[in-house]
Parts: sequence; structure tokens; C-alpha cells
Amino acid sequence: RVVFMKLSPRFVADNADRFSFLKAPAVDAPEAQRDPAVAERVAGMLAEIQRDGFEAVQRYARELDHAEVVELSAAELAATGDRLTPELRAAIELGAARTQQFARLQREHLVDFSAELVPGLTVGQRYVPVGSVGAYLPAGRFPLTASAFMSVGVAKAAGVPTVVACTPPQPDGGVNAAVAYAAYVSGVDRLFVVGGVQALAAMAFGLLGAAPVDMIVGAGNAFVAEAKRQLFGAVAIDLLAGPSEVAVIADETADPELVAADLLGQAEHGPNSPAALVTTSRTLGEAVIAEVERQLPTLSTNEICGPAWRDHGSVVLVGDRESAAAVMDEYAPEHLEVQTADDAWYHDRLTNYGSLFIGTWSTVAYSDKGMAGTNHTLPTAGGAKHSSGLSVSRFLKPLTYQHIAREATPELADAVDVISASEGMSAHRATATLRTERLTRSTTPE
Ligand code: HSO
Ligand code: ZN
Repeated sequence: RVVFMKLSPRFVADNADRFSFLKAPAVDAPEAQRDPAVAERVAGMLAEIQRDGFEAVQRYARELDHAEVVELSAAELAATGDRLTPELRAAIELGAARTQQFARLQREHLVDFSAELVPGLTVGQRYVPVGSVGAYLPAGRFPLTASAFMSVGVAKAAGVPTVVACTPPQPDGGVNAAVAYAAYVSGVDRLFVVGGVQALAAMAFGLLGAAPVDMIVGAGNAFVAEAKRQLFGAVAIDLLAGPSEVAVIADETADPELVAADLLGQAEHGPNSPAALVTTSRTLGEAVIAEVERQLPTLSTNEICGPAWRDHGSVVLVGDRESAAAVMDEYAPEHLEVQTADDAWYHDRLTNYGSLFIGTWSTVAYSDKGMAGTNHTLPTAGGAKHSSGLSVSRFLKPLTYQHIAREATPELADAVDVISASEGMSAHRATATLRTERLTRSTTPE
């Protein structure tokens, strides 16, 4: 029923195998990527840092980054803004404010409640933020300035009392001013210039003159991802991100130049970043392919975008909009754009994506850089089938409680008595039967 037509080298025509062209990037998924040598190296570093404390953090910072671990004072942090052009400074302030605006709305929509299930049995739920968060702010080839909004800013909007952050030193040993200023305007409590595994270990083990953090968030290289994986359990983590992905659903009404630009916009993340177009129009599909080829040489990063497009780019022709939606729900991309005459239909129909961009004027980069307000920390490699991205709720624990009064006791205690007896759990049973006995004593309070 679904007709796929080959428009790019990565297309697989066999219907039985019809999603495999989209699944192939999963070999780059964090799980598949796991390199035993990296895992072993990270395990060794974590053990050493746990044993030797801050001294080992400093040792690794000197050895790997040729830099000292430093904390920016409150004044230094505030002054990082002075090192930026007024335009960049204003853009960072806008992104931080917009991201927090959306996160505060998310917070308002997480509502505490309590209810009486039967007379005397009151149960409820209240959202309480985790006590402390450590944010890792990458600052390598692409510093991703907005990552601070997504981690620090959203944690603060959730009400996390203490948010510390680490960012790797620049070649001169100093801090990336844009990243630091983004953390500052997002409300970071303390910022340390230290990168890699040693930074995560320092936050998780409490080696920076602060208590161990409860949760670590933020993306980094393979070593940082592996450190997060190994620290998980001791601390919570946000997610383990693979290469950034974009997918577009477009029909004959879409603008091929914009679609091509949006595909290349995320292909820029790395030579293994997948970019997929699913279209109901052969004319549009062919126009986008031509546009990509035209735009590639104009990009300063074409040595990244080019291989990404050649090895992980797909253009797929489908027979109708239902097929387009089915393909996308199977792919479950990190970012999904819809540029069609049926945008509202797709919005209702689609269920698997990290973040959805509806209409010609919506593009992933607006969210990437914090200007849309939504979070750019999103599940990759099909993770959107079972998970959503980072949001204010990830920093909040829905705590449940119950208050059980005398009135509700006969029903609860009798049922627990019976079940515990059948399981052979006499100590559990006694907690119920003792209360049943108390019911007959007038001196036991309500
Ligand atoms: N696309 C990345 C986030 C980002 N891209 C920030 C550029 N700046 C992960 O969603
Ligand atoms: Zn991006």
C-alpha cells in the first residue's frame, strides 16, 4: 500500500525493510557507540578521582587540558557579558529569558493535588525539585551557547536550589565568555572552568567545595557521555544523546530552498548526523536534492555537512500523508519539521518526535538557540518512541503521600491481613492486625 520510491542512495525499496534506511543511523546511537576502550579509561579515571579527590581532578585538568581548575567569582561571571558584542549579549539574554518563560509555564502546569479516595483515605502528590544539579556546558569546536539555557535555566525554573556548572577551558586556559554569560543570565550559582570526565566526577563526588550533586545534565564528547552513563545511579542524568538528527515532512507546497537549508542546518552537527526528507511530491523531493547540492559549497562547514548528507541523508517519496506520518512515527526523529498544506492534520496524527516544528516559518535552529523557548536537549536514535526531551519536569520529583485515618482502617487492614497471610509475610500482617485491635480501644486517636 505504501509506495516508496528511491530518490537517494540510502533508500531501501523493499517493503519488508521499508524503515531500514531510517534505522541505519542507530549504529551511531549512544549504546552502539560505546567503545570498550573509552569505557575502561573512564572507569579508571572515575575510580582514581573518587580515591584521590580534588587533587586528581586538578591532575587530569593539567594533563588533558593544560589548565588549572578555576571558579569564576560572581563579579567575573557577571563581567563575561562585557567581553561580548552588544548584539550577542542581547541575543543571549533573549534566549535565556525565552527558555525560562516556557519552562515556568511547564512548571505551572504540573499541579499538586490531593484527594480522598474513600472516607478516611487521603492521598496526594506534590512536586519537589531535586536539591542540586550539575550542568556540563560544552565549549569545543561548537560551543552551543544555548545549552546553558536548557540545563541551568530550566533547572532554576524548576526551583532547584543549587545549580553548579562546569565548562572546559579554551586554548588560553580561560572560559568561553558566551557560554559563561549564558550560564550567568540563566541563574547559575557557581561556574567552574574544568572539562571532561574530571568535571563530571568533581560534581558527582562533591570535590568543588560543594556537596555532591543529585543530578548531572548536559552533552559532551564520547568520554563525557560514558562518564554520565557510569555515574548514573549515584546521580540522575538527563539523557545520553547521539548525533543530532533532523527530519522534514514536506509536500508540493513547501519551499525547496528552505527545506534544503533546514536539512543542512542539523547535518552541520557532525559527519554522522542524519537528515531525512519524507515527501508526497517527487517534484519537491528532486528540487530539495538539487538545492542541497547548490547550498553545500556556500557553507563554511561543508566538510561536515557534505559527508553527513552523502552518508546519512535520505529523501523518501511516499504515496500519501498517512504513509508520511507512519514513516516518521517509526523513525521517531529528534527534530521534526512539517511544511505542508496539511500541517494541522500532521500535528494531530504524529506521536513520535523529540520536538515538532510546524509550518514554513518554523525551523529547528530557533529552538536550538533558545529563541523558541522549547528545550533542545532531546532523545535521538529512535529514543523519541519512549522518551521526551529535557524539561522542567525532569528536575522535579512527583512525591506521593497518604494520610489514613481510623475511619478507613477496617477495609485496608483486613485486606492487607489476608494478602500478607497468603504470602507468608507475618511482619507485614502484624502492622495491619495490630491496628485492627486498636480500633476497639477508645484511647487510640483518630
Ligand atoms: N541541535 C542540538 C542543539 C543545538 N544545535 C544547539 C545548535 N545549537 C541538539 O538538539
Ligand atoms: Zn542543532
